[in-house]
Amino acid sequence: MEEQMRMSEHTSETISEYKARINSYQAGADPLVLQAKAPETLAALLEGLSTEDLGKRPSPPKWSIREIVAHLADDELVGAYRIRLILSAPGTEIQAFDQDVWARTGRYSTADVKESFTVYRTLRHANLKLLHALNPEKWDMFGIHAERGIESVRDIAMYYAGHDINHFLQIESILQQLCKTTRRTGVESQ
Ligand code: NI
Repeated sequence: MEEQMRMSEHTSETISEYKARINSYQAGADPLVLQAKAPETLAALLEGLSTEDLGKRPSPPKWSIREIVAHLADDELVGAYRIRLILSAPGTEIQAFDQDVWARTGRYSTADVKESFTVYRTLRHANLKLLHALNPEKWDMFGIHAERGIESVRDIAMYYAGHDINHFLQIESILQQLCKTTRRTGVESQ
């Protein structure tokens, strides 16, 4: 999630522009189907990359693939908590977090990519299991995000589907710079 916008490649974006862009990626597809496919897509993107490839930043302030995968793992943790929080306390306030601070304190730049990937895939599996079990009434439950306002469980599910794609495109673009084979994922920008 680009909660504070600063690491974003789209630093001129407002919160609402960012939100619209992220949601556009899933383009009407079932967010749960997209979310279920995502770990496999990420695995394909990471296939055969060297330590050097994983650590290469496209430019100094931008994240390397290693950092992006660590971010995806942490973000899945955030989603896991937010969904459960909303279900137990509808209307709850949802704090934003500073992803750059998380990247520093979580030492994303030296994170073990396999571990980050395993955390991401495991939490995604658990979150999807929960989401599939919810009735329509629960999908409508919401919290109030400090920056984005009302966010229902449905909004969050859609958002995460788009958020994956946003970062997969970012990885694709780094792979392109590294002259690695691209279009590993079939992910297409809108
Ligand atoms: Ni993000």
